[in-house]
Order: sequence, then C-alpha cells, then structure tokens
Amino acid sequence: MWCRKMRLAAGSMAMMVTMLLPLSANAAAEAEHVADAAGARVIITADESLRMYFSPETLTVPAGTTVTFANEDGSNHKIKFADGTISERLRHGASYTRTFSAPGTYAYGCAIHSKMKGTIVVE
Ligand SMILES: [Cu+2]
Repeated sequence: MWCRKMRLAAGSMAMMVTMLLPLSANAAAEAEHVADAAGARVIITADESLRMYFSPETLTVPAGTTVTFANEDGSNHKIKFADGTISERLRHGASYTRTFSAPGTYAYGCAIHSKMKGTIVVE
C-alpha cells in the first residue's frame, strides 16, 4: 500500500533522476573516447547517408594498449597508418589489431577510401 509519504518520496526521487541524467549521459560520451588497455576498440561503420567512418575517430589509450579495429561495415577496408604500418584488406566481420608501445599521435586512414581518417593518441 502506498501512503502519502511514500508517494512524496517517489516523486522527489524521480526528480533527482531527471536532474542526474544529463550528467551521466555526458560522462558516458567522454568515456567512450578514452579506452583502458583491455577494451580499446575502433569500429568501422557507416551512417544513414552511407558515409563510412571510424568510431571513435579519435581514441586515447595508455601506452602498451592493443587496439582492435573491427570492420562492422558492408564494404572492405584497409587500415594504413602515417608511419607506413598497414593492415590486410578487412572484409565485413574481420578485424585488425595493433599494439601501441610508445606514446605519441598515430594518424591513420583507409587505404581504399581516402576520406576515412582516424587518430590514436597514446599517452
Ligand atoms: Cu575504407
């Protein structure tokens, strides 16, 4: 049975949740771009207008992290770093991993689709 006190408590709790929601949404969005060593992952995907892109386009990881690049897009992609490191051609469902030992900024793109660009920042 709900008494008046309980209804009031439930009402103010709902208000607190509403106030907290925008904060936790922001925190989740930021956390997405800073991966820990275990879960560093870049997804290759496309939006509704078929623009293919890396998600996230900039990923920050600690030194020593192995990053997995997973092709979830229907097209083939091939990851090529500015330092010359290049992946195999990745079909849908395939992935490529690279371990980043030294701190620095690693620019990369797709060797097939020149508009696709990404950056791994190693701290
Ligand atoms: Cu591509």
